[in-house]
Amino acid sequence: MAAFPEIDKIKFEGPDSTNPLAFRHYDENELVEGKSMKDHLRFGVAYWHTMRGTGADPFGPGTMLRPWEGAEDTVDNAVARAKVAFEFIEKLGAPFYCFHDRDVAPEGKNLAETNKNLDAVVKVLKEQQQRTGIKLLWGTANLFSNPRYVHGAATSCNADAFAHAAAQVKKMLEVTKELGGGGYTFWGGREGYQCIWNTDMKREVDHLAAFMHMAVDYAREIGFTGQFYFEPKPKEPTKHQYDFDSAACINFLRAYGLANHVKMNIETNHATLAGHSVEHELDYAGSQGFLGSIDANAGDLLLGWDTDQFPTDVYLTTKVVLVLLKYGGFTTGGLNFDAKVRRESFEPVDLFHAHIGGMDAFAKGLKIAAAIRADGVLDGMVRDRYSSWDIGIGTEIESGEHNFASLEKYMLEKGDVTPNTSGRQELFENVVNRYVF
Ligand code: XUL
Ligand code: CO
Repeated sequence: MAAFPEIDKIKFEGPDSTNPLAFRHYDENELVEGKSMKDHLRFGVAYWHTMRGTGADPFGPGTMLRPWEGAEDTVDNAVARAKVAFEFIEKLGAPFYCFHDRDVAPEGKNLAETNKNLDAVVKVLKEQQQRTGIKLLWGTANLFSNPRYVHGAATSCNADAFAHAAAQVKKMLEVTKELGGGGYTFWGGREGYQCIWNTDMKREVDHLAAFMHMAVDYAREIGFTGQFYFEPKPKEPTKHQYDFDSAACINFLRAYGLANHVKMNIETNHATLAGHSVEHELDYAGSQGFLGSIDANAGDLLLGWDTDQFPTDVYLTTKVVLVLLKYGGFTTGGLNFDAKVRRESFEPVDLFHAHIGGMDAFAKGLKIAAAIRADGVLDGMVRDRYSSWDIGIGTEIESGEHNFASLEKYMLEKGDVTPNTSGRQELFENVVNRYVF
């Protein structure tokens, strides 16, 4: 029985459409810079928010109306839910999905039973993937909800928690491989600390690195060739997360010999929690060769926590796509909507409105970004700003021909710096607006 009987496959109807269940900009076959929108944007649905989000907050329980949900958290319900998930993703027309082990199947009374539960649902996920052609963008393990991870997982003071987390990731690597997943994501749920007095930071960070090495080794052993991702978040649930931002994560990966195995999965709302913009995080990762995938969402700058809203701001999506295209677009990664409908938006149809809005905002952002790139005006203005590096002393410095002594000699002869030109920030902003409206 269909969970969304009144909803047909969402179609592209063009910018003038007022149909709330149609795309106005996302035409999956439209070519932009010679590639289809579908292949550029590689949208994914996050199983945890879309299928498991209840709307609970610290002040009250869940509000979501999900008529397909059974009363208890059983494998039978999990199987029924998996079918609903694929009905939703297929009607939406997203090519990918992502999940944590615990999103799709309930825990059993011990690890063996938990793994058996997971296997039973994975069998159905595989059938549904084959039926629909929908693919797994990445898999991951929930190493933060169960009370055994109260002190963290790989960074726990309790070695048994580390061992249990290792067993979970081992299993999820097998599952991700079985489902043909394109990647595996590490997000350090509670890999951080609340109180420096009770924390051995060096030991915890060393353990995190050892854990990631074990994952890389095991992937090699079983022939899982997907891309590993590391997802930065500066705080929440812990006060200090070790995976703070792109720069901290990349430093960690390089310091511990993981740089060749792991790229970044950048999330908009995590960037803003770190005091950055998402384009900063993407550009930093991209410029260092670590841009892997994106968790697309939006925060609320008036609220200090991870609100995980659907992205509808075209400036935001334009900036994200501009950076993405600058670094050559996705290879294994994609735009996973790590976003949830508001507690007040409790009807099933709201899930469609939310994803359609996000997909349209990115499609429009892609078109704007492509127009900016095609004209080359913005790029040209940036290049002009750095033009002193393309001639004379600038070229010589960049090609390594100088040192402090030779530069002192150059400046003693010249006397002072040639007057600078204006940064023209306002003009840059106006130029961007030419493409937005
Ligand atoms: C939490 C978060 C996670 C990761 C996957 O803030 O973003 O859902 O994306 O564990
Ligand atoms: Co995320």
